[in-house]
Amino acid sequence: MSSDCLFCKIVAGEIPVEFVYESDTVVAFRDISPQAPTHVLVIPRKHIATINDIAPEDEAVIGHMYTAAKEIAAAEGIAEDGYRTVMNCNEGAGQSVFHIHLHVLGGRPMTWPPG
Ligand code: DGP
Repeated sequence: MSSDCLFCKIVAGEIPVEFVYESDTVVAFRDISPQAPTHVLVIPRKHIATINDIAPEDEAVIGHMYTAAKEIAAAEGIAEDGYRTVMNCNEGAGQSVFHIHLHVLGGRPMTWPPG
């Protein structure tokens, strides 16, 4: 845990958030500023600041973030129409919280390329 990390505080229950999914290594909750009708963030319980900080021993939890995303998409009813998963890395890509998180966005048509 990083004591000054917002998402570590959410994992620790210091900031009350309703989890839409949780397991031993991952939790998920709705984005405070949703960019689509469904906008969920899947995060590891372990503090990993950016994609650049992912270590070989994190590979299982990174994979689990996607199986969680798949289950969340099914539960949200967006799996068949389609949804987007995004993980921004560093400021230039729009990362604002430095604890990795997989955005799960759906419920509206998506355009490409992203902005
Ligand atoms: P990114 O820009 O990729 O680092 O995404 C960070 C997201 O985190 C952003 O979409 C807004 C969301 N967010 C920031 N603070 C909070 C919070 O306190 N609660 C929740 N639920 N979401 C937050």
